[in-house]
Amino acid sequence: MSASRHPALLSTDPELASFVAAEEVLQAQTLRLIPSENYVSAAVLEASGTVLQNKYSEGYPGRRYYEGQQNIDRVEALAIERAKGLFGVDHANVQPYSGSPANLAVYLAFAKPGDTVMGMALPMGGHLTHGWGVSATGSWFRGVQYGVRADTGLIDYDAVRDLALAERPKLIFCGGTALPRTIDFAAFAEIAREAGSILVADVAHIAGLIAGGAHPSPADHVDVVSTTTHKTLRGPRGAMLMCREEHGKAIDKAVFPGLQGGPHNQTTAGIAVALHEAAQPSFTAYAHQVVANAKALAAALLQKGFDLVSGGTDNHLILIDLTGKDVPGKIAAKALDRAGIVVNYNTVPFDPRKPFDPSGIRIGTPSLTSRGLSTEHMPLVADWISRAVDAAAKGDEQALAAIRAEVTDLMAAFPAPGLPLS
Ligand code: DSN
Repeated sequence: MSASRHPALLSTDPELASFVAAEEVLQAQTLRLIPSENYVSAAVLEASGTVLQNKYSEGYPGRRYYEGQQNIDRVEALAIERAKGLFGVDHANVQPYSGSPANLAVYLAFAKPGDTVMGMALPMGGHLTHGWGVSATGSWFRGVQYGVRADTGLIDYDAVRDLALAERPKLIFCGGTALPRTIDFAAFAEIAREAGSILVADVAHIAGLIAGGAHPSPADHVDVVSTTTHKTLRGPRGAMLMCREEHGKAIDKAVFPGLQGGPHNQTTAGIAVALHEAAQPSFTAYAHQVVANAKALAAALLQKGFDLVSGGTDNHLILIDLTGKDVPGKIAAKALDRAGIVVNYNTVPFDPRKPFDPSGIRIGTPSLTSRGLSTEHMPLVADWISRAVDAAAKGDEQALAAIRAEVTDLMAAFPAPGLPLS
């Protein structure tokens, strides 16, 4: 139905065009709750699909290894200036291909293989690239990991300090992928100063909240800010590294030529547009609405008897511990998917189950907020989740189909940005 939006694609490769069209329908009809996903605007979508991708541009604006950079330099310089302005940093590199390469560049800039690095353990809510064992960062470096307290689900900053002072890591990462609470960047900064470590804030999940003033900024506290551009920031799939001037050269050298070749110029253009959008008052309202929706959803889930890690949320993300529900995370996630509600299964802190079959599900409000849902809709969303989890326990496919029909109905009234077919 939407293939006519891509007439050349439809004519050249109808099979592929049909997959894209099906994905457009899926994204329009479902309630997407994966907290690291979003809907980009039509403008970001257009910028990301331009002829800029025909160009090789190894190097940086004004110092490239290829000619014909008149326009590419302007695009990248604009993205850099917008990133610096929006996040209040001295230096920005907009070339990392995504979050993991961005973090690898940080290692390359500041550490040597075998050095000790410190981050939050993956099952506690960290990220693979924060020194976790199965990642290159955990095998080329000596990763030591902190977590959250079993009784509160919150980061224990005294334990972080003890570990940092005992290990004196070269790098400390703060931030993660399943942290429902505000990160105290000032507390991390004090610890990093005491331990003599470079402090990296990986704000991939919360970059849009920071840009919109709905989460404190790390800019004045940390050495490097690493972020993807496609989560709450609502840009294309890419990443940025931002830092104080003193680290700018090391970061740039690590990204190129240290780790990457030519930047993806079409992505840089999309990032520039997303940063422009994020600087508007409407984005500030969006970021605050994301948090308000998440708090309202958490409250409604608690009322339904769900156990939430840390008891709720301060940001866009909610981690549901299903241990008490007799339905493990994967079964619940797959049942919710059949009900038109897209989440991901996730470990919870101290999870007795394995990562591929864990106890939790992770949800968030960036996407539904982009579609215009507000706090008044959150009790209904919680009710759908509750009914779907109950249906999963009973194997009641009819109930899941009924929820799916209700979800499709509601989503039709809230057109998805960039997808006129809703
Ligand atoms: N894959 C991202 C997420 O879903 O949080 C982290 O890299």
